[in-house]
Amino acid sequence: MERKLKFYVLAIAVLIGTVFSVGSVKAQENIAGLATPFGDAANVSALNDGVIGSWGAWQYDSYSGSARGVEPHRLGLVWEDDPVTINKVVMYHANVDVPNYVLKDYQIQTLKADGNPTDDADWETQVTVTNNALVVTEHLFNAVTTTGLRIFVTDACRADNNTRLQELEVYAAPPSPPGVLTKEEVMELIEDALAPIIAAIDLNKDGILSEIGDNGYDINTIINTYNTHTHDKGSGGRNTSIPAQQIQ
Ligand SMILES: [Ca+2]
Repeated sequence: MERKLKFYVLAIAVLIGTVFSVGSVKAQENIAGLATPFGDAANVSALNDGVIGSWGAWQYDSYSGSARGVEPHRLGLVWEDDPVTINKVVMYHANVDVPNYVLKDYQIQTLKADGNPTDDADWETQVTVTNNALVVTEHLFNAVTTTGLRIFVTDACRADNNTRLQELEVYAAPPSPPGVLTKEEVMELIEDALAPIIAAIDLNKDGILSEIGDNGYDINTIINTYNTHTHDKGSGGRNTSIPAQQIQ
């Protein structure tokens, strides 16, 4: 008899908890595929084509003249239409004879606001790498909003002067945690979260009223039921008890 009404009270409690909980951690998205590749090499499209591991992919500059000369070499990505906010780069270097063919010394740079990608002065360094010997490198930096990211290679590798990069992944920074909310914003969040529950209650109003019956309903029974269940979560559970006066 009391099950349906208990469900609604519990659902409301859970929803309120959801509104105020910290957002869950989402996997970051590689947005390199949205950019246009450029660089001192003929087959720059290999930079962000998603291909890792084939001969043609690792031998990035095999048919290029400029990237095989004396360093520095420049290669990267531009998001021409919309600035992106990024904080992570993953690089897949040549995968043979490690560490002879991986990029050795390089800087990860982002394009300044309104900067010209062909002007070295318009790039600022986010990460400096020296003496790399890894095939896959991951680089984190403070989130920056930009329309371009490039690798500025100062020592291509130990074997020769050729820059080889199978794939350049660039990850969008996760959204910033929310700041202080106004009363109005809190109320909007609560109203949005409760709307489906209120609609469901309204839809089932007759059934709920019939369950309450003519003698009324003991709200403390519902609260005690909820508190009993939430206290059964063990040491890892949250203390989500509802004080009786909070609902009455
Ligand atoms: Ca590739």
